[in-house]
Amino acid sequence: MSDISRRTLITRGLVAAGAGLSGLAAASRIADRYGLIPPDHGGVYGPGETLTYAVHRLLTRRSLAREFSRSEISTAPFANETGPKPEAFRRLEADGFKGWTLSVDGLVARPVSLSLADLKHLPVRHQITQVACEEGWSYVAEWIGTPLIEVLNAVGILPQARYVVYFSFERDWWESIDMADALHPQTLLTYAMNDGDLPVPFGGPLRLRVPRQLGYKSVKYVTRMTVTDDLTRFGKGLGSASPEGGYAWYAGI
Ligand SMILES: Nc1nc2c(c(=O)[nH]1)N[C@H]1C(S)=C(S)[C@@H](COP(=O)(O)O)O[C@H]1N2
Ligand SMILES: [Mo]
Repeated sequence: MSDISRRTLITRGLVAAGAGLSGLAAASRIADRYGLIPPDHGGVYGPGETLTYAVHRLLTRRSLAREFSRSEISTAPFANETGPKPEAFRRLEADGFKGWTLSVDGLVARPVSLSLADLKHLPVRHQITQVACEEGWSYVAEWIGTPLIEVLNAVGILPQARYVVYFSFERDWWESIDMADALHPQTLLTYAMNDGDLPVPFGGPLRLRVPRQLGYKSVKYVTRMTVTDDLTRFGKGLGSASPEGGYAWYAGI
C-alpha cells in the first residue's frame, strides 16, 4: 500500500472512532498504535488532544504554513509583552549580543554551542508568515534565519530522536516540537525580522519560529535546545510549559 493510502486509511479509522465521545478512547488506542500520542494526553481534554495531533500528523506532516507577499507585511506588528529582562540579558544586549550562545545537546552526535555569527554562516531562509496568538490577534512579518534542520544536520541527530525541547533565557518559557516540525523547512531559528536585526520585544536576538503552530510555540530568546526521545523527563512531563498552564502542547493551525 502506498504511504498516502495507508495514511488515509488510518485517518479514516481515527476520525470514525473519534466521532462519538466514547469513541475518543478508541481513537486514542489507534493513535497509540502509530506512535501519535501527544505528551499531554492525560486528563479531560487528553483524548481530544490526541485526536487533533494524530489526524494533523497523518494528513499534514509535510504541508506548508501560508506564506504572504511583501505587500501583506503588517505595518504595525504587535509585540506581546514579555517580562523585564534580567541584568545578565541587559549585559549581553549592551554588547550587541556578541556573547549570546545557543547550545544544542541531548541525542546528538556532536553537541555544540553556537554564537549568532556561527548561525549566520549556515544557510539563510526568508519567509513571510503570520504570528497568531491563542488570544485572537495576529500579524504578518518577514522572518530571516537558519532553518532548524541545518543545525540538526550539523550536530547529527541520533536515530532515536523524537522531539526537540527548546528553552528561553526567560526561565518560565520552554516548548517542544516533534521531528515533523523540527525538520520542517519553515521552522527557523530567526535572528532578523523585516528590515533589521530581530528586536528584543519580538524575541531578539534569537527566536524559534514555528509557523505551523500558534504563537506560543515560537519561543523568544532561545538559548538551549535538547534532542530527546522522552518528554516526561522535562518539567511536569507534559511536553512543555503550555500544557502546565492549560494550553495544548500541540497547537497546529
Ligand atoms: N520567551 C517568550 N517567548 C514567547 C512569549 C513570552 O512571553 N516569552 N509569548 C508567546 C506568546 S503567548 C505569543 S502569542 C507570541 C507573541 O509573539 P509577538 O510578541 O511577536 O507578538 O510569543 C510567544 N513566545
Ligand atoms: Mo499568545
